[in-house]
Parts: sequence; structure tokens; C-alpha cells
Amino acid sequence: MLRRAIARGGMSIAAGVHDGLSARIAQDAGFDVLWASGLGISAAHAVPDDSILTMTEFLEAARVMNDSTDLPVLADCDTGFGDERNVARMVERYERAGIAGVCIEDKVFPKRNSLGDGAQDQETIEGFAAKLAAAKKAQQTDDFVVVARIETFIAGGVKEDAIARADAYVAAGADAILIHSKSRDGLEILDFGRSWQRKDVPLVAVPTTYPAVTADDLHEAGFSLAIYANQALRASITSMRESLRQITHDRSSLRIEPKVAKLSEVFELQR
Ligand code: SPV
Ligand code: MG
Repeated sequence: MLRRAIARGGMSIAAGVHDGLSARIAQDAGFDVLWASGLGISAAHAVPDDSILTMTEFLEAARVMNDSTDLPVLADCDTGFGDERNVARMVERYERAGIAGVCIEDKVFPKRNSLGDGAQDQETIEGFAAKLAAAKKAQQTDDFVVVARIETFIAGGVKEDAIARADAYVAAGADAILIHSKSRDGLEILDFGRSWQRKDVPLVAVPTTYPAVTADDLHEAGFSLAIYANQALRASITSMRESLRQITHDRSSLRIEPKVAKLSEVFELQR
């Protein structure tokens, strides 16, 4: 399902989710793929998205999402939790759990969230290609997907470096390329897509900081998956905060009743 969803020619959308409930809400809303967001899962544990949680914790969260829906789960696996040997075990564990694919990014462990301030350390091309090769060697079925995420633009680099990395990562076995950016207009992403020559290798974007660029705009530029990585998380923060503050203010829940989900909706989500 994940391979079909990201195949070039179509355009799928993924929702970043952090637990079983958000996964189900995303499925009901009509998303094609679930992104087991490292930011979302970390935030749900109230810790920074800076390689604080362990692989086991991320895997368990992805497993809950997978078991709660019929959608394929693409797991955000940060830098792969270590070196090539950690990546190999990670792939073995995620694939056995039935997760459709993993995404690893070419930063140095411990990584920092890509959208925060502060310097970003990018892995060498050879070092990251070795991790991808280890991932591909470890997978047992042809279906399992390994996405290589390029952090060149996040680290302040240029398109030529991003393209050189993408070529090397595909040569190492990557099934798709995720090119990340924190630009406000997304132009470097659209430009990367139009420059990408390997029509057989899908491109993935995460339009968080450039929300005016639509999934259709990305498709026109050559992308086949757009990940809405943190909107569910942010919506839930706003809603929980407003409702709970109202209760402490009023010392009653009467005023929020019309604004919050009915218990019947909760039961429906729990099936
Ligand atoms: C995530 O959702 O954890 C991501 C996307 O990796 S970002 O937060 O932009 O790094
Ligand atoms: Mg992440």
C-alpha cells in the first residue's frame, strides 16, 4: 500500500500522528498514509524532538498507530538511532511489527528537530549511504520501504549538494527521497522537484513552513507524497488548552460542552 501510495504519477497525502486516536481521526479524515511523527511522538511524551526517546518508544507508538488503522504507516526514524548496525536492527524490528516503511535523515545522532533554531550537523554522503545500504540489506520483504531524507536545505546548503546526495542515496538503495526545507515560500523544494531526473524514484515533501504550496503544486513539481506532519498535534494543543483553561476559569465545564466532541464520538473512535 505504501509503495502504491508514493508511486510517481499519483499524489498522496500523509498525516503526522502521535497515537492510536490521532491515527484513526486521520484515517477517517481521508488521508492515504500515516506519518509516525518523531516530533509528535516526542511532544506526546512532553520531551524535545532531539533524539531523547529510544527506538523502542518510537516503535511502540508506531505499532499502536498501525494496529489502530488500515493505513500504511511510514515511521519517522530520525537518524536511525545510531550507526549502520543500529539501523539494521531498527529495520528488522519495524518490519516485523508490520510497519510499511521507515524514513531516516542524513543528520548526525543525536539530531535536533529540523524547524528549531540552532545549527544542524549533516552526516557525510558516504556515511549516510552506508546506513541506507544497511537498511536495505536488513529488510526481509520487497514491500518494505526505506525513505532517505535530505537535510541539506535545513543545514543551509545548496541544491547541487542536495541533488548529489539524492543520487548517492538512490545508488545505495533508497526507495524514495524526502527533501526537507524550512523556507517560507517552498521555492527551493519546487525547484528541487523540477530538477530531479530519476522519474522512477518518488519524491516526498513536508510543507510545514510553506503552507501556501498545495499538494497539487507539489505534484506538478514532481512530488508524489506530501506529509502534513504536525497539524493534528498543533490542533489538539490549541483545543485542549482553550477547553481546559475555560474550565479552570469557570470552575465548570458547561461553557465548553457545545465545543468539544460528544462521548458518543469518543466511543465511535474506539469502535
Ligand atoms: C516530524 O514530524 O517529526 C518531522 C518533520 O520529522 S519536522 O518536524 O519538520 O522535522
Ligand atoms: Mg521527525
